[in-house]
Amino acid sequence: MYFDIKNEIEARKLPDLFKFSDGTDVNSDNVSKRRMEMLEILQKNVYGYVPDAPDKIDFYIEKTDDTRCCAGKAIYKEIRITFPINDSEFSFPVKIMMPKAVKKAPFAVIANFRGTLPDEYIPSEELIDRGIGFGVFCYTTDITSDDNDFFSGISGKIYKDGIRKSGSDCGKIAMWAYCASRVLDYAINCEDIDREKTAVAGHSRLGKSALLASACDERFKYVFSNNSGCAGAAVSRGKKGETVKNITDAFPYWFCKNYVSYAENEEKMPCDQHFLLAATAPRKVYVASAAEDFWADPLSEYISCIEAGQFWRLYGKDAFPYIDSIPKPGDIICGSNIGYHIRSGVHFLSRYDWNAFIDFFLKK
Ligand code: GTR
Repeated sequence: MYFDIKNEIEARKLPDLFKFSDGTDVNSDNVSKRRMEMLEILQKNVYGYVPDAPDKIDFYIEKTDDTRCCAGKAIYKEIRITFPINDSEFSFPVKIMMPKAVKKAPFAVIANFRGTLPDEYIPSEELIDRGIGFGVFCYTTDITSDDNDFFSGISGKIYKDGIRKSGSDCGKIAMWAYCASRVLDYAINCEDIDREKTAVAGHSRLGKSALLASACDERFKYVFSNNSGCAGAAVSRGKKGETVKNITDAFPYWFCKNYVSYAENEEKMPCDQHFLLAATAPRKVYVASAAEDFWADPLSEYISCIEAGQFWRLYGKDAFPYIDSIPKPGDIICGSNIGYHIRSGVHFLSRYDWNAFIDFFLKK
């Protein structure tokens, strides 16, 4: 069935990436200023301000096993990352796996629902066989609880009394994103890691966090967001499934308090989620949808790629090579800067998703 995607996009009335807030035009000379403005708008209105990177950071190797991990093909490490924050200190564990066969391996930071390996969302052996190293942490037990408790974990360090005062004080997505960058602090200085092939990856609420992490931290050269939906890859204007109202009713603590004012009021938002994808430009973005993930709304994720994709032109790079219809399950649409796929099935981070991302990640 023919579907006029251009009409659909026009009907969404998305804010223009190519105009600064004061109405002046964005061009290739001032594009990095626009990127900073978009980051500012997203943080102020959606996620809250991500804390500054720490001045110093320590890594302590608690355990190493190079004998039997992935049939002996990988080196496994458990490290502890510790850094000062607000006159105090925060520390969290990360599990690392590196392929022995590669001298300088691509590396993915994975924010995950669990911190142990093996894990149903992480195909360790496939990653290792394709020469990719990774580091994983559990977003709740290692960082901060997935609830309204702002004393828990790093929240209690950021907000000493457990209370967020200003409307733009950061929520938990920003904290998970922040800690993904701390794992990169470790990786970036390792001899066996390829600094030009660094990625941050996550599924669903952690896909939202991954997108924010790469938008803010230019050392991530790739981001992989899987089924991230509302407040992730999917544009909110005209979105089906989960809306700003649904998500702020159920998970207000994921965001800054200002975000609530856009519930059933999306047209007033000075941004939409294509800003989040575009803020990673000129680096690379991969978005994965699932056909039966109606809550996330694959079409709104796809539209976001199309719209954000234009932004790469300002850097003299290719836009997203979209097709003028709704992608069907099994379609993989990869440009050199943005990749997208939609697979059959439900909300899940599957091997199919990983394999498609890995193809994009390893492309020369
Ligand atoms: C849902 C939430 C989504 C998505 C998902 C998940 O309940 O409404 O935005 O993030 O959780 O993280 O699995």
